[in-house]
Amino acid sequence: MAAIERTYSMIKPDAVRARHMGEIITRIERSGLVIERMELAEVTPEQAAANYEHLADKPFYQELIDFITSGPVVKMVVSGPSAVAKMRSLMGATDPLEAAPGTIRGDFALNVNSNAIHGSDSPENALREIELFFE
Ligand code: IDP
Ligand code: MG
Repeated sequence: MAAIERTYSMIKPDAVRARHMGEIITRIERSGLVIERMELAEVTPEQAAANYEHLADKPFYQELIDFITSGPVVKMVVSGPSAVAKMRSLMGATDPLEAAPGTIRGDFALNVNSNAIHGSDSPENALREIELFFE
């Protein structure tokens, strides 16, 4: 059995606005992963900047910050065996047009700018993001 780890995930404002949060939460639970903490809240500009620091030089950066702070998100700490990779697999590819049907992005989004869900990309970033969004 793979090691139990934690990841940070966040249902983005587009999916909350479209009333998809229930279905997305159901998919996470149905996979066997455990939602340990969950909160509906708005991302602050400071949290947005820290979360997307690695994209600060991209042309879409400002649009990304405006979008992620545009309305409530569902912040979650998710745990289980290989939780980081398992969440990324449930989420699908970054660009919903490339995300397979059956994945969250494949089924609930059409645009890379508003792609329904965030998930940490490594256990190290998961720890950093959990602290950023919950402490
Ligand atoms: P990830 O969300 O799959 O980890 P990252 O490369 O970390 O992908 O990018 C963070 C977020 O930035 C993406 O989820 C997406 O919303 C946005 N993004 C990434 N690439 C593009 C792009 O080429 N155009 C517009 N937005 C993008
Ligand atoms: Mg990422």
